[in-house]
Amino acid sequence: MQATVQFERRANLALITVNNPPVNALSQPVRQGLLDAFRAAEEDARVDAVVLLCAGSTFIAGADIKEFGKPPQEPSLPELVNAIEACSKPSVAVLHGTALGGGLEVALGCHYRIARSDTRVGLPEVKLGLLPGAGGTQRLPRLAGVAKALEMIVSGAPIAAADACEYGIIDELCDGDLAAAGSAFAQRLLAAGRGVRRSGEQRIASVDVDVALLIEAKRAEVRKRSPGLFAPLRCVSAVEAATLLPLAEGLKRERELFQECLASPQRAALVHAFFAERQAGKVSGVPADTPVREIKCAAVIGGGTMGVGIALCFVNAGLPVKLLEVDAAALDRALQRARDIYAASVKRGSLTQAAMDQRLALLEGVTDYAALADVDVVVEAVFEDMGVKRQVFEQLDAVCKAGAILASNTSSLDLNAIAALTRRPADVVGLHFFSPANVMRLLEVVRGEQTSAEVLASAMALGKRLKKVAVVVGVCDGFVGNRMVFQYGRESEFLLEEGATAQQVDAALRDFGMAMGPLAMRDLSGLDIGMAIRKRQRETLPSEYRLPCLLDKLCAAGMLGQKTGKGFYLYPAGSRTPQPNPELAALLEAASQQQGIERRELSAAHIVERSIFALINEGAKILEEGIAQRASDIDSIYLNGYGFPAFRGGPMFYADQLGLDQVLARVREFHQRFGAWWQPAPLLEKLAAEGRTFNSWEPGQ
Ligand code: 3H9
Repeated sequence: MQATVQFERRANLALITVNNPPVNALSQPVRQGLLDAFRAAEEDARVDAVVLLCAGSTFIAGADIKEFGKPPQEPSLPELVNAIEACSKPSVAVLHGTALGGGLEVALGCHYRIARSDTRVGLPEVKLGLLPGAGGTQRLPRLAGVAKALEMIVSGAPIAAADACEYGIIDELCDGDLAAAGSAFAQRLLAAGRGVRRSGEQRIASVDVDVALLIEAKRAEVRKRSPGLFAPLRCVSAVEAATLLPLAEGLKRERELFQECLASPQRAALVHAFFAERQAGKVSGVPADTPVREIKCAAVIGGGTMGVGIALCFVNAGLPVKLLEVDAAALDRALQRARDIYAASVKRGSLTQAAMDQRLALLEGVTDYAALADVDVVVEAVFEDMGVKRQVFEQLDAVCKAGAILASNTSSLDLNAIAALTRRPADVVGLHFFSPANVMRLLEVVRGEQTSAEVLASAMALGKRLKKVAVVVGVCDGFVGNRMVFQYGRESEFLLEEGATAQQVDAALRDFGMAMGPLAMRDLSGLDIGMAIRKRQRETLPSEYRLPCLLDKLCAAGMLGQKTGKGFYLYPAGSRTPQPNPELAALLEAASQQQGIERRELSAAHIVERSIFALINEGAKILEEGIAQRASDIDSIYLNGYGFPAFRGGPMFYADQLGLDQVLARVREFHQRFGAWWQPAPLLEKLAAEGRTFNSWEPGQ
């Protein structure tokens, strides 16, 4: 028997314990161990019932995701679950932590399930581009009904144990010692003469009167909500099979659909995204045992949209925060902004009034730097001007206690220069939030030349606490995300000057999967931001870097995007939904003329290549310069901060899947046709020549 699964007989019960840290994933030794343990229980005449539980912080969190895409190893998970269900002695799964995916499927194979009340159960496979492939799509509808099963399997969202109890997925909630609770439950079963009860043999609950209609409605919803996604429709088909076929045939159909998903490039991309997010937490030069500073109280300087959003991130994580503004009037406006944001959530029903009051109680407005003497971390979110930053950091340096982390939310200034304004540059770090800061998951953690490992580790831990995807980046203009997005934005302006309409550019990229078109995104952030950068570039860039002129025309006409009701699109009466701007066509014509370009038809494929390859080429430069630690960090940044489609894995993974030689060929062609901006990144050339991928590359190779 394998060490990851322990078998112990206690009186008339077999206790089977999975012990495979960190999340008890069902890797091959665990599957084999479980199969052996259930066989041993079956064969041992002294055993009347089986209790299955897990050591550590969680029940089985699923199949071992690292095994996907590798040659299959016996026993397979479906085989194991079938064997568990077939056992002639009643079995009880005792759940705690998260019983997810294959973990829940193993539990559904057991004849009874009890769970600690803080457990969450779910079938999140769809988020990895898969469907539950070990009977979940057949057994869950039999227990919880088709509607609930569809909802859980298609959304992938886990539910609380109490809800799972209500839906018939769990029999009972328990507390205290898991083995004791499981044993007591099993003894009660035996005393009551209750034997095996196989989920697979149950009939689908009759509450779902018109099952066919339910299935069709879900299909229509999936087509509308997630067009282009491979797995969700197959999830629906697998549940449909449960409603039409006997168990054995339904399981066969589930297997076929699972294999289709497993082979899909979307599955590879989504699994990449899963590991990319976790990999981002590992920072070179910052070992896992680096001490982390305790953070009990925070401060934010500046009560603009960004500052308030950042303050709410702290409050939402239960951390008290002091929000500093220059005077009482500005502070009032900032605190009102915070109240308005929460009030909107209460109105929408996503927050209760009591929770709003509780959170606001953690937010304290101050106007005097002296009030920041005891805070553990300060995030500065003031105007992007070195003079203003100087004033802030000199005051922070004067009042903050030793050991306080001094963070800047700058998106465009040199963090090293900011650190040099203080006498403690090792305590200075960048925390670059994305707007709206209380909503967006991405946090770029900017490592200055002198930022200490301890401060970096603390910033990463803080990011996790704020429920952000924190990614370390180096200092350069725009860091990773904005430096790349500039190339993307510039290219969309060129496309407009060459002949595309705003709607064509945005539709092509939305169809590619971007959450938002690049031009609607620009309107949202305000075109004046791009204009300021453009002015700087006109003064500093060598002449071979041609620049678009369209932005100048829009800004001159007062079309600054959503804030003025007009930009690339029209936003009548404060609406946030882009509508065609009838004045744009004349500006496009004028811009084309000024650039000496004859307008032409551009295909959606061309628009996508110009936009996405511009991201990739810049990403390659960023990687080679060491601004990002690894390609997957760039992917995480784009997936969590820029609406890049997760099913494509991020720009660098997408390039890897296309083949870097293919990407390079197009970049070279664009270089010939469109000039200096398209100078191929040396790393792209090197890896393409070697037949390698960005994600297999490590610095120094
Ligand atoms: C499935 O079950 C398919 C079946 O239906 C059919 C098959 C035939 N495998 O997230 P964390 C690692 S599909 C391997 O930071 P948390 C993770 O990489 C699966 N490794 O912790 C990390 O490693 P490292 C369905 C896994 O406490 C470490 O564990 N299940 C797996 O914030 C800690 O992870 C899922 O999709 C895995 N399944 O969150 C659940 N899971 O330390 C996926 C985690 O080296 N997992 N690791 O970086 C999760 O959602 C979260 O990990 C969980 C814990 C909520 C469990």
